[in-house]
Amino acid sequence: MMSRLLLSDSQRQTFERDGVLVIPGFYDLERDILPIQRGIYDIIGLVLDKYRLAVERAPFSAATFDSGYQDLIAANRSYGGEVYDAVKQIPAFVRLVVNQRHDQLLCELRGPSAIPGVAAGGYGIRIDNPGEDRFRAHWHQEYPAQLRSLDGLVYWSPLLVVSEEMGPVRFCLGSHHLGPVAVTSKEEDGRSAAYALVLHQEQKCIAPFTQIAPLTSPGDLVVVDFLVLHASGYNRAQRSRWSMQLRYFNFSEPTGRAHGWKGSYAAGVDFRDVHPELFTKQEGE
Ligand SMILES: O=C(O)CCC(=O)C(=O)O
Ligand SMILES: [Fe+2]
Repeated sequence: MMSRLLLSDSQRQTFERDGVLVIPGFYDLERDILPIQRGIYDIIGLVLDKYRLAVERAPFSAATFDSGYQDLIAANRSYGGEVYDAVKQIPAFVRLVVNQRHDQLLCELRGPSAIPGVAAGGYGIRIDNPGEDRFRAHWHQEYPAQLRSLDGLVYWSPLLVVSEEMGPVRFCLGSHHLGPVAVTSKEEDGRSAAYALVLHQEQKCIAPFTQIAPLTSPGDLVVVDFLVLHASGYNRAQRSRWSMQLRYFNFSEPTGRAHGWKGSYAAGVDFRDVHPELFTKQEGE
């Protein structure tokens, strides 16, 4: 039997209509979020010490968990890469990834036949640095980048108060109703295969939709349909934008079941081998 429902009927209807739903205060700050922020603070400290960077850090608090990080990447950008790879291995974060309420949300949104799966390699902590556009996500649907199943969900949640200047994620409301959209690859300096994918005829594709870019705070959860079009904003603030994303899929969805719930780039698979029909060679805009 399912425990108390997490969503109201109107929240479920909003999600079905828009493909995206903001749930304010979904997580408990003390229990769920603070230990992750503490872990990040400690890891930044270890990397600062390792490179003998004499940086004045604020004492730890929820608001100062990234203290010293801007100095760290100013000294050498690759030190930031060490932090990025490390923080997704903080136990408190991995515990949050498999929080039972994530299974329940998927079941409430996808109905009684849904069987939740955690997308392996599909969870991490983004650090979107000011003025750095190389790792920005272009307009995309999650499905080609993750595969697993067509009707997956991204759970996106910030670790700090996201301001307009930090470039909140943008969403095209209702765009999941398009179904999977063809992508093409765009050669760009320094972008790896997964980051080089762009929508075929991007501007034409996004034009019909109203966009939102919700400003969220720690504890808030943004639930994103695997087929909704979304893109990173541009961080023009002085501070990096820290956010968690984890991805769930549905074992019982036929397309995923047919391809054996394969993963995409993070699993060493080129999605074009699984869905050749979703790749178009030429940009042709
Ligand atoms: O946070 C961002 O900038 C992009 C996030 C995204 O694309 C995702 O969570 O799937
Ligand atoms: Fe995404």
